[in-house]
Amino acid sequence: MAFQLPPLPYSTNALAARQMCQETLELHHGKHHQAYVTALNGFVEKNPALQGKSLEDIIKLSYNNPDLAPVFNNAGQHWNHILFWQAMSPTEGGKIPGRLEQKLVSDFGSVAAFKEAFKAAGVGQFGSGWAWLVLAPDGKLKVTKTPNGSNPLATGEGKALLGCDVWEHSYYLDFRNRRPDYLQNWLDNIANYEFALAQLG
Ligand code: MN3
Repeated sequence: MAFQLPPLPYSTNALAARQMCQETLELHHGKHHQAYVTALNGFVEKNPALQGKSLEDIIKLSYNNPDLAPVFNNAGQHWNHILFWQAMSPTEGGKIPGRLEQKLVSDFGSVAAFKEAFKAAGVGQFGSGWAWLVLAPDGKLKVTKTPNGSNPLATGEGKALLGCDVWEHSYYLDFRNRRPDYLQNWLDNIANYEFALAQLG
C-alpha cells in the first residue's frame, strides 16, 4: 500500500484571514507535500527493505544512514507535514486551553517565554527546517528545532505536540523574507493548541 497525501483538514482558503493565503496552502499541500509522498513511494518501490514498513519505522531506520538520506528526507517531510496540517486551526488558532497554558507556564515560566523560545528556534534554524514543541522524555515541554526533513521522532527529543514549517515555501508568499513575523503570527493566530493538548494526552 503506497503512502497517500492526506486531505487538508480544512479548505485551502481557510487560513487566508490568518495570513496563510490560499495559494500558499494549494502549493504547499498539493505540490510540496505531494512531491514528498511521490518520491517516498518511488524509493519504497525500489527497495524491498522498506516495503511493508510504517512511515515511523522508515524514518527511524533511515535516520543518520547516509545510504538512505533521500529516503529519510522524504519520509520525514511526509510525517512532518501530516502533523503540520493538524497543528493549524482556522477556527481555534492561537487559543491556548487552560490545561496546556498551565503546563507551558510551569515548564517555560510564561506563555510569552514559550513563544519567544519557539520563535528563536524557528528563526535560528539556518536554512530550511522545523520548530517544535515537544513533550520531552523527562516529562517537560521543550522547544527544539530540526534541519530539513528531520523531526523529534527521529532524534528522540520527545513527542511532537506542534511543528511549524520554516522552509521558505511555507511563508514566502505571505511574509516574503520575514520569517520572525511568520512565526509570531503562526503562534498567535494559527497554531492549534487544542491539537497540542490532545497529543499531550
Ligand atoms: Mn513544507
